Amino acid sequence: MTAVLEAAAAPGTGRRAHLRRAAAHVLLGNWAGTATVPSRALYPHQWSWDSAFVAIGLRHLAPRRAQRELETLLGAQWGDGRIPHIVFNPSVPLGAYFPSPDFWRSSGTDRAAGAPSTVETSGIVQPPVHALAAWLVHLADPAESRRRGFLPRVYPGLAAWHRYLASSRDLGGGGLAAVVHPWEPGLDNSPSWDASLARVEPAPRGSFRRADLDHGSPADRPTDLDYARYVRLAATYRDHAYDDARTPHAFAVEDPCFNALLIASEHALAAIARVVGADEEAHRRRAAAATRALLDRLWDPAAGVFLPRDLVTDEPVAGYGVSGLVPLIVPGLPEDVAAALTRTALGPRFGLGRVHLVPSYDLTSREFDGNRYWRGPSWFNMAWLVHRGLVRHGETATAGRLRAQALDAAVRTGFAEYLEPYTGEGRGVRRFSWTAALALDLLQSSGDAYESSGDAYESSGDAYEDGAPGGTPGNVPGSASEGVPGGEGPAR
Ligand code: 2M8
Repeated sequence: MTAVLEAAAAPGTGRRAHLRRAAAHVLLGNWAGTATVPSRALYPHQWSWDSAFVAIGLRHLAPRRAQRELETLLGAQWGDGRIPHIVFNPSVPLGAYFPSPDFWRSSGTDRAAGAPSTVETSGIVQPPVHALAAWLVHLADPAESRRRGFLPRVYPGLAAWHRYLASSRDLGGGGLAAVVHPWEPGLDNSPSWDASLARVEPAPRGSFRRADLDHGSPADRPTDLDYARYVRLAATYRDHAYDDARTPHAFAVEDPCFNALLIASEHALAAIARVVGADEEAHRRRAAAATRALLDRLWDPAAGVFLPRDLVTDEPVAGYGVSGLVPLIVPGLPEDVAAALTRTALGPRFGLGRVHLVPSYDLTSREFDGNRYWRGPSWFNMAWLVHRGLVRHGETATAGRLRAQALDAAVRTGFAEYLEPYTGEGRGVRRFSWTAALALDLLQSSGDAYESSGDAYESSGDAYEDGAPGGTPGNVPGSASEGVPGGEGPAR
């Protein structure tokens, strides 16, 4: 397995080979034995949605390792079905990341939620990209997947994860999953959470020590006040044994990106169910119901974007966050909604095509900050999702340009965590895993206008297979076959 990655990292010629090699180096370097860390310094454990994105890229280099990435994560799943947002590596010193296992105390909870006793985890969750990732990983090498029984192995855990989100997390009772901490949607300090977070009593100064500032610039990271509120919310959840019904949630939001990923993953689960002989239709019905709920509860036709819903006030959260564009990936989204979302992406608020990638927040708003984490910078996972949505809706030229930009930026910045949208300069850490993985996936994707854009990634003449015996085009599908989670193709 490692040999395959090392082969991909071996010398080759041309831009494609260079990108592939450099990305493989990042993923090799961040592999910690059973899973990939997002970044050696800043995030030295396994993160939930990072691992899903990593698997989506890794499948092109080492399908078996991509399977393992997801299996390791599922190995830390709780009895109630939740997949924790962090799985801690016991060999990493406690002080390397905050909040550490002694804060979450997962294995010491009263076990009502069924936290595992053999591994330490956090108690919150992250967006459910996992079933989509599992399906894409399967498609990369169906023979190897069958040989290892990959889908039968992961299906029960993925189905339990979705059941947890559909039941315990339907806090609004409207058929969508709620997030109960700003770390859960993964867009930690987005201005979209400001008003909801402002109601949270901050934890006392000096009651915790941030480790992130040892590695990141304070100007690029959330503020101390944000952190004090994050700590309070997590501690309250912990002190209620992570029981969703009992916890007095001061923060409870229905997030468009989180729910769009749940729907896309539900479609993927239907495709997986068909392969393993489970009830495919039940998943399709749930996906259809959640799509209706997403449209009923979060779509704002006047704004042309999906808005989060604050469940404490039962009001939509005004403003343009990139999360509101992500439902473009939802199979079967009405075409007028997709067209409006595309217009919003191309308009002044996100400036698609005129700035670098897709900013995480409205360029025209007072809250926009091009350097600070999720308050404006462009992130590669959001670009990957928007790209996927644009391809789905036939916006191939726009998708192709976004893809070319993302590939260039990934290499140019040394796989930066995020970018300043106007200058395109890298921000945050470098050698960031999902940047490398999703660049690999974009490199491999086809069926968009990228080929005709004259970009040197296609015209350099170097074969994709250069130095990469593990990833032949024959076992790596293009985006057409990846559309299967939408129900357009046969399960293999
Ligand atoms: C960031 O979040 C963590 C907390 O989970 C942090 O700031 O320490 C976010 O960008 C999140 O989306 C990501 O999964 C995580 C690890 O890359 O880092």
